[in-house]
Amino acid sequence: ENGHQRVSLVTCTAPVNIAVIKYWGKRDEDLILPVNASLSVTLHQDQLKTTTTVACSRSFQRDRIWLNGREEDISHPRLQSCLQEIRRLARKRRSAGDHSPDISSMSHKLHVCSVNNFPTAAGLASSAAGYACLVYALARLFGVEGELSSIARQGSGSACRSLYGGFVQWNLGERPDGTDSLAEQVAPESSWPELRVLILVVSAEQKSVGSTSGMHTSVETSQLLKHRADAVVPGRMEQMRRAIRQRDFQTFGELTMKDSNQFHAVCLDTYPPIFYLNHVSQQIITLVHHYNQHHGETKVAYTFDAGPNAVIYTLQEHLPEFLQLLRLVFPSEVPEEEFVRGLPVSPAE
Ligand code: 2P0
Repeated sequence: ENGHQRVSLVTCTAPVNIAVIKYWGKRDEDLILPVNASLSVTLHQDQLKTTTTVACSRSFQRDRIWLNGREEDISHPRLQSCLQEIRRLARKRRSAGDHSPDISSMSHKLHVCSVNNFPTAAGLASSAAGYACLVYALARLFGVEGELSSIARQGSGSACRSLYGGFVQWNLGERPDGTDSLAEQVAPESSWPELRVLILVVSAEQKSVGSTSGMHTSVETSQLLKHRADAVVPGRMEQMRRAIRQRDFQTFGELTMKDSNQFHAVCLDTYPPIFYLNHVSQQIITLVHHYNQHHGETKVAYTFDAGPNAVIYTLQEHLPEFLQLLRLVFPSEVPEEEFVRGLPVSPAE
């Protein structure tokens, strides 16, 4: 190439997913295999998302990665698992007689640049969108096709669910090598067009206990976690799938709230206990229950991950009234447009 070193480059985006049946606890920490199945809703591409550019070239000296503009350590074991797995698939795919330069080989180094359009590590599933995006972008760069969720899973468990849109389950799997612990779509987003998600940013600070170490301690110490995995989640997965397919918001909302509460109960049952909810989270929980009781039905449901921020699921028809109520109860907490990010709310909202 006349002395010029070619750079191959791909940019992708991946949205965040918010679980309605929570993943909490691993049975295998290296392969990232969960103790229970989980189910989530993938948000819209144009809302909470990660954008990742991957570039490779012979002229790069070494693999490097930048997250939100800051260089991070590329030797992170989970990052290395993903890179190795993708490069392995790329090698497998190349036919024996292919003499074009192999950009997935170690002679080409990678530069990765990833940015989130929302607070990182504040319990807003940033690692899920991040690893899903990285794995997908690398697969595109190297021309790898097929099942990618098992690779994304090895970056961050919940990342496997962000590879699909709509309603997605992450199967428990049975095999010790994890090859059947994959994500699969339960229903496309278009199957329930009235469903709305609100992200209520209670705090953009980094969480006190990371998910990985938190769930490790829970597996070690919580008996409730064992009960949840064995006796509660299997039934809830079945009920949740049915509720989604029948667009039954009553059941969907109730199960979502109960599962969030049980996850936080497991956190409290962990020793020493883990607290992710704060007093604003609790006010939101109380508000939602008062609102639903007032209407005599479940019109709005909350769920909380490893942080105090609330995610609200509701239907379009209830959204204007509930937003009005939120602004009444939290008039000056945060500027309005910062506070309520409607996803996927119609532009008119
Ligand atoms: C979930 N969370 O299902 C649950 C609910 C947090 C609470 O998945 O160790 O960042 O990287 O596999 O995926 C957060 O856990 O943990 C999470 P690792 P991950 O969304």
